[in-house]
Amino acid sequence: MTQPKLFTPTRFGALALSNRVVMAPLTRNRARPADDVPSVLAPTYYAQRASAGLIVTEGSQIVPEGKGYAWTPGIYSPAQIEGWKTVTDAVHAAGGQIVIQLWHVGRISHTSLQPGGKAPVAPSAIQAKSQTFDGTGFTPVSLPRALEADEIRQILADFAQAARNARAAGFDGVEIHGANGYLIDQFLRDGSNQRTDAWGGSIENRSRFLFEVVEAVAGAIGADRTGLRLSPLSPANGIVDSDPMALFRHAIEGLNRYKLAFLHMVEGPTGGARTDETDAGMAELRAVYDGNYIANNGYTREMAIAAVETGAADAVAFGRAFISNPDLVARLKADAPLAEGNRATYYGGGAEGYTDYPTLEIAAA
Ligand code: 8OZ
Repeated sequence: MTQPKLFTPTRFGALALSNRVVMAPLTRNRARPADDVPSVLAPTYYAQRASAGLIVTEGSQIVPEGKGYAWTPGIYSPAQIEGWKTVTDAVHAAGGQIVIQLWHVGRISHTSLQPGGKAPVAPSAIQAKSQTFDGTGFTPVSLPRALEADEIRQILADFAQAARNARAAGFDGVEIHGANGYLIDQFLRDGSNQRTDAWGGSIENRSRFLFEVVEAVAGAIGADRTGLRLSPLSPANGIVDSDPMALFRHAIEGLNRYKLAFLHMVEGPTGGARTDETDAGMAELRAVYDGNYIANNGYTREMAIAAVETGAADAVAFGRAFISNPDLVARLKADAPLAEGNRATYYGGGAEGYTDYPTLEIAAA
């Protein structure tokens, strides 16, 4: 039998994937507390997973204000760039490709995580019905302050600079985090964006920030090294919109003109069960996109093989399975059993539950 297309190489713009199994971005909260430099264990963690066709790193704040949780890494300081260089070197030495996820959380933050203890920033001063982890426990997110126009323009420049930093750190490209109720998603949706200027109101206006971020990043490092993640039908982080189908039909249609390396879709509720209703909506939105498409969310081996075989997806991203199975690609190829992860060590801590999951070979020995 010939091998399923899932395990065959492909090209997404400038990215050369050895297979179509992607490691999804996973927040692990292990960065150095003093300066948000990636953990000294991060090179090992990511290199262990380098057999993925493409690794997307954990979300990494593009500026200090873009941070929303304790111990997430940044990509704005020289020390952070140096730290990430050890990660990209390790992954490349192991034969992998890696892009960094560029993250601005917007209102999903707490004053205790913000420079000077100030309010987080957002399209509008509307508090999210969501919580964050501040290093001691879970706490409701803070009431944000609405961004001024010149601050929005500065964030676009910050995205571009973060993309240049990523290239300086040796990344093959970037994924813009447009999903899960963070800043870009907050601009898109009318539940969090009630601006009356060019960035608010109509679907066209609410999509403006997304397109401007894409243009800024693609302009800085090339569209062929720029990917984007969206979650149109996810309620993650209390995000609300009156007509998400119309909104994302417009957004995705508009994205076609940029010829990005890939669009990475969280299909349905983030991390949640798949439903027929969201599946139908996703199929419609997927059909609007004419570039490389990475599908994500609740895929089994069989679903992933079928999705790539039929062309429903060009690649499939796995999140939690990659935490506990560093050799996920080999296991999927062999149809071997997958190890279960320990949720207690997902967020924060050290090597336990991070770099100590064995490969199938090591587990058998
Ligand atoms: C889990 C915990 C904290 C953040 C996302 C970046 O949902 C996240 C995240 C996930 O996109």
